[in-house]
Amino acid sequence: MVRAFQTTTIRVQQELTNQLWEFEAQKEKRMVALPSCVESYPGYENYRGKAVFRTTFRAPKESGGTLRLCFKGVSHTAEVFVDGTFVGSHYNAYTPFEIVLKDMVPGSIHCLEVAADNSYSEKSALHVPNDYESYLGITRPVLLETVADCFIEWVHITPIRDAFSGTGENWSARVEVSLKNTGESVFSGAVQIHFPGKVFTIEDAKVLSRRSQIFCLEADDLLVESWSPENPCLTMVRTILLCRGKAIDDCVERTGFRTVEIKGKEILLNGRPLFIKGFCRHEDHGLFGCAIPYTAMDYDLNLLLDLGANSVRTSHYPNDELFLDLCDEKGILVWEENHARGLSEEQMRNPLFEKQCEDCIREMITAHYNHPSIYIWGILNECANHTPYGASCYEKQFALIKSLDASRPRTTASCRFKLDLTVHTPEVKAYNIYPEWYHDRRTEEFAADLYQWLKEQCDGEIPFIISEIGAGAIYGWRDNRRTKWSEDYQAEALEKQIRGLYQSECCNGFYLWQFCDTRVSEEWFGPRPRTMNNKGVVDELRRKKLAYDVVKRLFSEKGNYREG
Ligand code: ADA
Repeated sequence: MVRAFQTTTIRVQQELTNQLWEFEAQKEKRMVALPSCVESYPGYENYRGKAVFRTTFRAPKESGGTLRLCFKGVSHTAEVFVDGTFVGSHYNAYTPFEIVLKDMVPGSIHCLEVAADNSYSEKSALHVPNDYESYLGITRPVLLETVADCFIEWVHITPIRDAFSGTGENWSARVEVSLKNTGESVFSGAVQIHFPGKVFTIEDAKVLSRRSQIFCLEADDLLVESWSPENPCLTMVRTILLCRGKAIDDCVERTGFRTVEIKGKEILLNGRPLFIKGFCRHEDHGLFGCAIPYTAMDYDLNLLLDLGANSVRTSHYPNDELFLDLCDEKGILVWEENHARGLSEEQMRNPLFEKQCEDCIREMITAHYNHPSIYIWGILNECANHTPYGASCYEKQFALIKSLDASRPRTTASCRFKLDLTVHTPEVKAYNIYPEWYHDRRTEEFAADLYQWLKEQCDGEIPFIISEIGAGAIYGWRDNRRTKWSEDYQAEALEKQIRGLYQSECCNGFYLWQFCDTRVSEEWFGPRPRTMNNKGVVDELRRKKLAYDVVKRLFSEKGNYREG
């Protein structure tokens, strides 16, 4: 399953990951179901290195010769070959990429080969030994679709809330459509954008040969309902590309009408001040690694709703779009972040660091722009924002985000506290603080002191999120002494942390570290029993620890908004 809804009625689509593929590594071959992680194949539990995945596909007979191969995620480096010829490559497990194939005879059969690699080397600035696993494999779906020579590359819809009319909320939208012309001659046609009950047209759309071109329009007076966590009402928008009056391509997007604004101290969703009760979540599962099936994603989100959470932080990389589709549907707010965790200045000086981060940000925002659940973009968790060089990298990435999407606020989860040199830039300040675990300062004092400093730096009240608090517990280990790593200690620590934040009243919400226990890369040195990060309120198989009910009780004391 690629998306939670049908994205086209004109293209012929085939999900290539709906069949067994040949897997080859270490001179051994076997047939495997995809998407999956190599680490879930018996005998490969600790494998690091290369593997090849092979399948065949038939060019649909409806095709005019141009096909689009869309990879939602290959971990972490992919080289793609069709009939033995190299057709493209991609770095980063967590963002999608596409390859356009030309002159494919309708009905012809082809061999598709993907060489994947999860090695750590100087060619990989972001996948490094770390406090999470960089798995190997085709870990998200692969889609094959027919496209016209000129096709719709993406459509971005930005909701605009018009003045309150007295009869309810009035919405308009700014729509951007990118067309890609893979043909040899100039494309000339028209674009229609269908909102419920209303059509808007861009006449005279011209795209030069082998170029992409962006077209914009304002769609006003829309007949749509607002999206919110309480009423996650979604709107389908169909964009049709016409050539000489004939529809040659279409792209169905699904979005939700809501605004996110920063005003003084508040993060306003549709004008109401949010209070975040969230969890940080790695895409990780004891059985499936990072290739989490749709039903298991849904299982996670149902647990989060049961806990009373209203938000997920996709620590520390962009997530599978299906997961975001589910968040849109269930009204769960998302902090989505680019891929990076805990990189030192030396690691940030890797010559590939800036490009790999930029690619990740561009691919993330281009693909995920229309998800109403995403209310904020984050970058560079716990990297070196306390050094001038590190801070300059942050500034460039913050500027890039703003140039790609000015409609959402930006943030970063920092652990440098008063040494943070980037404090003035992001609209929302966020810090990972960990009282009761890595130090003994009381939560309420720590948070209040940090907020006082932030107010001085920023000349007044500002949105402030605690992006990580938490404590470790080994599932099933109960201890009368309530020592660290026992479920008893974790439950008490989380209660003190959450109560402390409720009391200090200075933050706009918080994220617990973390939803589930997650695997740590073996090469990473960390004081991590089981080579796992054990701070989940459920373990890697989603078994509840004592802390689960404690968090649930505490979350039930607060709503989705800061009242008063
Ligand atoms: C950091 C980091 C997380 C995780 C956590 C921990 O704050 O952002 O990825 O490593 O600490 O468990 O210590």
